[in-house]
Amino acid sequence: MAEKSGKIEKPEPPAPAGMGRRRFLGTAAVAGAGLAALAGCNEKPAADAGKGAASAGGTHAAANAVHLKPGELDSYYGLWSGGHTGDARIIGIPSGREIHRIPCFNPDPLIGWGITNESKKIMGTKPDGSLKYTVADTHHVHASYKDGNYDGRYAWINDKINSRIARLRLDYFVCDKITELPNVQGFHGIFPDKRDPVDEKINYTTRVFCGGEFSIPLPNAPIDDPSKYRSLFSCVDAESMEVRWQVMIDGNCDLTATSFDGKLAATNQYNTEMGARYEDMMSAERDACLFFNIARIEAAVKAGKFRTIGTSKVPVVDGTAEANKDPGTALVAYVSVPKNPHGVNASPDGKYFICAGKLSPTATVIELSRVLEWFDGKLEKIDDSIVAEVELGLGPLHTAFDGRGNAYTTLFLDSQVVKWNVEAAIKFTRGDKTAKYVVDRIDVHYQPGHINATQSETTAADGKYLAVGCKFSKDRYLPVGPMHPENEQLIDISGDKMILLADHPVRPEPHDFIIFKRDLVKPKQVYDIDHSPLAIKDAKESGVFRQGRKVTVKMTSLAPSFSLREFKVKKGDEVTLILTNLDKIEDLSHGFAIPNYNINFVVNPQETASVTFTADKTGVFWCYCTHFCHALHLEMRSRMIVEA
Ligand code: K7E
Ligand code: CUA
Ligand code: CA
Repeated sequence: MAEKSGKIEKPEPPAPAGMGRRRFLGTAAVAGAGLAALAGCNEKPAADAGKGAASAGGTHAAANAVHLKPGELDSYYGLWSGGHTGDARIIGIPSGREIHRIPCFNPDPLIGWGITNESKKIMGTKPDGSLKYTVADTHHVHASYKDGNYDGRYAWINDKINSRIARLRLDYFVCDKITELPNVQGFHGIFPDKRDPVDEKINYTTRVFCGGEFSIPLPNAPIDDPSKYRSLFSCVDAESMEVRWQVMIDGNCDLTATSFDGKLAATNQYNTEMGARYEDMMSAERDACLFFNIARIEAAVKAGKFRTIGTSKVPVVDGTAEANKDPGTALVAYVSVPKNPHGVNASPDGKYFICAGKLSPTATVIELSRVLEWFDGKLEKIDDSIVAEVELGLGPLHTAFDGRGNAYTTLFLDSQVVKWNVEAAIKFTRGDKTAKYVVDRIDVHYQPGHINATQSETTAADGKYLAVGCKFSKDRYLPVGPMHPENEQLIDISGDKMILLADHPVRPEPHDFIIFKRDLVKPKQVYDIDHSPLAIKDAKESGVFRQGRKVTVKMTSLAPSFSLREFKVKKGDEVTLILTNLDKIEDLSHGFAIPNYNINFVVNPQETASVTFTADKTGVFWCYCTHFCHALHLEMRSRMIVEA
């Protein structure tokens, strides 16, 4: 990071137009001095810190408050991706309180994720029973839709490192399925469809689209020539979680978005050059945003016009530029957008897709109806689907919406959020230079990436709060050594001016998130005991059941005791311990730890979980409850005696 100097210049106020030197960040600039700026090292004035917060309590009375009285509940759920921790996090909005974490891709010893047999089955194991993967990098989390709004069924989250997609159930707030995408590396953008493109009755999510960011040889092989690499855009079935089909494309996939009519999925591309080095990846002045014609792709798959790659049986259709020149048969449309775009978002009115420029200070507005006209042969040039391309400031990344026609785009390099009006931007692009499309700007702290507003990419966008994921927190928190938290900032967008309301530290690094009204989900707080076929419904069924060297220990919990006060197994036994929590009271969870056996997991009310281990150490092992449940919680134990 740049060193803090006493003398700090105010950043020059970005002007909407005539931004001469700001027009493009060229390869030369980036390779030289500009590289530091791209890394987010443009120092912000420390004196500026807290200014927005001060004004929130000062002259501007914030219409939306963040402070909840003790016992008051938040009005929105925030669903945040966890980043390297491989989980999803539930954050109450507007308070910013982290309420829960849902482990998905990485083990979590709190609940025994990656320890219980049930979670290992979801996560995937090697032949020896150990976890196939233990690291992940989640970026994007999006929920299922019905009628253009969230329906509270599912959410999906990506793992960029090991190309996995996880599904979250939004009734129990748990991960219930994980699928590894074949022949994909760097799985990045994810977005569910919002309805079926053809079937009128299917007005809800049945597909999830996944963008493959890194191009590789297909099938993967040690081939040095990057021009031979390609990326895949994948469609996963929302229910079965099986990969339905893939599209091979030129360039790469980055973020993903879907249209409200179900007809198109989009992905932005920053590497149309198909370069292997960053200089190559930014050599062209324009890259692209791709539109996938879902109905045509599925018709092609049905007609058998596909191939398969390697050992995968998933149908792969040809979406390369060369094969998709004829609009009458094209499966994919390539719209050109400025230099290394980042982020593509669908506006809640269903009309536009917005691509942020990243290395160009612009946002590009693409009209959905025109893309469809091109596929119908009614628009001559696909680039005529671009209805606006306006300058916003340096390093535009992601865009959110308020449902009142305004877009909010993060400016990574300027450390700002810019509020701009989409229709005004279109007028401006059409030549009306009096159209003032920039409505407001606000400094954020610092270098923002993702941004989202309450209900943003739904037909119920309500324009109340905006959350901004700042990649650098610098001086905003007590220093805790070299590693800094990220700074999630909350902004009131209910009025004309944005008002900074609060800072919240988060463990790196969430990237994306969504925020939705709390009544859209109906969480269950006690399991249906039949959720598990192994459930032990009566304490009397408890006991030790031996079949040769395989031993099943069946146990129940009911505060403050386990049904087996002690149980005996023999050294070398393969022990499967099944525990059902018979407590029916909300919030009465128990834990089960076995000392020196590296086992701990939780059973929530009426939940069943099991673990399998080899009893390889003789002695007495006090299995104890790890979750404070009762005045006699410390006394809640069971003795495992492993005999020689
Ligand atoms: Cu969504 Cu961080 Cu993966 Cu942008 S990416 S910031
Ligand atoms: Cu049961 Cu603590
Ligand atoms: Ca590029």
